[in-house]
Amino acid sequence: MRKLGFILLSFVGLSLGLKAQHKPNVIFIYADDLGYGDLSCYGATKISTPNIDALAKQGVRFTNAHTTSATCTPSRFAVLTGRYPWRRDDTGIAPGDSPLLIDTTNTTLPKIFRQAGYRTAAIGKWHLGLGNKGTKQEWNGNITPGPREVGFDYSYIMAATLDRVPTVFIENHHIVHLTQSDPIDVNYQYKIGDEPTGKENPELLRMGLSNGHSATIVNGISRIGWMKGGHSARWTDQNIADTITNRATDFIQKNKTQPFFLYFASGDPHVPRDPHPRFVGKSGMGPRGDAILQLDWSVGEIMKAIDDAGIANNTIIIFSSDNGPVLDDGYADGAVAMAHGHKPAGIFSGGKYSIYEAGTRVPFIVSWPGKVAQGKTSNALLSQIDMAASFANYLNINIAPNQCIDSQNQMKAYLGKNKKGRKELVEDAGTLAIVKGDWKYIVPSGGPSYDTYVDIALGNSVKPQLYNLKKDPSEKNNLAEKYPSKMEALAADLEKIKSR
Ligand code: NG6
Ligand code: CA
Repeated sequence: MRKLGFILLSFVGLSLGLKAQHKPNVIFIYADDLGYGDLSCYGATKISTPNIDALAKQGVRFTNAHTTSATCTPSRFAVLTGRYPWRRDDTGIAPGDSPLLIDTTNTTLPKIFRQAGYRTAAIGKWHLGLGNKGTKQEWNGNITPGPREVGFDYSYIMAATLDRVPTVFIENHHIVHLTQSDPIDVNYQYKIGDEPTGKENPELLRMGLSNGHSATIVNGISRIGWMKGGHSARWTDQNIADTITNRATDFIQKNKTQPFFLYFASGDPHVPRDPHPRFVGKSGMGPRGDAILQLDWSVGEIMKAIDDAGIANNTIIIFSSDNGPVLDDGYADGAVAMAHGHKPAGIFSGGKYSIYEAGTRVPFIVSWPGKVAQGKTSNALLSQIDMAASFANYLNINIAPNQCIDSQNQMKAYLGKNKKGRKELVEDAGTLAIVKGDWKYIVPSGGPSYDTYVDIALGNSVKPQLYNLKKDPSEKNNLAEKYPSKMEALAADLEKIKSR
């Protein structure tokens, strides 16, 4: 009897052990402000992105995949929590001193992986706040709560965006290379310290300004927000991609013998675009194009790292972007003048900040050698918000009914095995829109219809808008008056989702 028990136990142990070994690693590569039309595998002809193209060639390339929102913070909130960000009113673009926006008691994507025995890491852009609400951030001490408290075992992050202070890396709970003799401070209300600002000393700028970004100058680039001290900790913009990519490949190397989840958030091609000199001038499209080449390089390094570690066949790589594209986002970096006819949004209208398709329809590639069909294209309706429920289901992790409430199990669609994907999804750029089948309804809004600073159609209108995305993907033909009942049905669907 005892012997039988032992045999049974070892059998169970063996199968569990094997199972753990076979759980695929998952790497989510998140670009910043990369548009649907910015990659050669998505039809760009003025720029070539060979590494991302290679990823698409070994995986499935999606043509109808979406972020939840047309800006960064809300899209990332949705990926990590499986909850639509517009259910709360504090998930807009976060300042660099924002408190953590994710409730640490919530189920999150990294917690799901952790529960399944994965080691988890967040490397790169965070932009979801740090610290507790109502208390001043302890920049010189223990910075918490943050990525570690929402499910990441390791983190190496930029707090917000490249154009916001503090311009430092934070590893786990501490700013990297900070010295006690030169404490750092950050303020978003008023100027602190006596360092030059873009407003007062434009002659010191290496990159001109077109809108905002006129506070503290770091590396000849003025930022949003004021900062003093922490000089030894400040990043060099041209080395950011190298630094975070090295951290990512390091993490892969160190964890190759166990399942891991890596959330790798590049800062490219978000402003300020100051890529490493080896990319400068290489795209012929100015700093924005060069930053896209840098992003492509990062992807290539990550692919190489999993090859070198011998785990390529057991690693799912998902590549996407957090919102649509923008050329001039506040710095006079020549992105508009040097676009040379490049269409960052492809055939879609709008861009970053817009409720039109280009706001949320982004490149989305899933690669898993041997498991997903190679070089296929899918037009399944896909959302990044579904990663939580999809991986939970795949890994047999239960999610409580009040958690990740907007996340659906779409694993089959992610793997290219279900051609339809979601029935519907909600897009968010201030106002909301619902996409269902071929149709899209945009809720009337008094917001501006155009943003002249960024030169992007925002899509707001006091009139309801209804588009047939199949016949009219560029949303030129408002059919609301022609098909009022269609529109009302979609409006009712949206209300149902909102009241969930
Ligand atoms: C805007 C900034 C823009 C960018 C954006 C956030 C100005 C004039 N514009 O307010 O440069 O930082 O916020 O981008 O300051 S996101 O991709 O992180 O959402
Ligand atoms: Ca972004």
